[in-house]
Amino acid sequence: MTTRRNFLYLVSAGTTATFFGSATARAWATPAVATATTTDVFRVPPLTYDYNALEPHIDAATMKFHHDKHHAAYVKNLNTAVNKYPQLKTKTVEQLLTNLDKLPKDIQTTVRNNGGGHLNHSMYWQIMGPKAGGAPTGAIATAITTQFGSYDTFKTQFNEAGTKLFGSGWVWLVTDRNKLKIMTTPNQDSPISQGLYPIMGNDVWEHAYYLTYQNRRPEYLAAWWNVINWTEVNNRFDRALKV
Ligand code: MN3
Repeated sequence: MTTRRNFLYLVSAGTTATFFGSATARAWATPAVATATTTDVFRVPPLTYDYNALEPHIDAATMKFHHDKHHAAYVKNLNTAVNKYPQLKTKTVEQLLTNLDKLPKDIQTTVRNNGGGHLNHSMYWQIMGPKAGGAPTGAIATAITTQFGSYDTFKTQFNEAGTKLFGSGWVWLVTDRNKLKIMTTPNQDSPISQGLYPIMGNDVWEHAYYLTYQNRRPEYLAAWWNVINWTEVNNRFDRALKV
């Protein structure tokens, strides 16, 4: 719970609150976006490939709505919340999400949902790509085999977790004290709010797959492996181990 005392501390001008200063939060943080006081600091990152680049596995209309409308809405709502407390505008979204209970109470839920939405989707676009998929490569391939026995076993467990998740949310591969773990979160909750680093995650909200797959979430989960950018997953695994 945020006490009145640290609420006042947060909203007052002055030194950076110590609760944003943990080594973990810094290591996870992307570079500060901006320090502007009158403009929105969070932006939707542009897709680095065409809307239709992931077809037939993810259709162009889904990609366009998902990126341009859904992700944009999370960013807009996050900016609106943070703009109420300008001293928070120098924080990264990772810093906000690892310190949710220290935020002013009136924006905690908004930041949890929309900051999570922003961070989760920023990862999602990056870990997918055209001419991707296939068996994992590099260090993550070795770690998956060590932890789960085989890539197929890992995929099966990941897809089962995503299928069983009731309602909207995400299925993740995270590092938990340097071990790999499959987990799910509801809504837009990020694993980093639990101190866990997301290596990769699949969006199982219906908006991610409904136009092509309708209610057939397992088919979307199975097809998704065809667009995984293992190079980027390895980059994230490398960062996770350095946390
Ligand atoms: Mn989504």
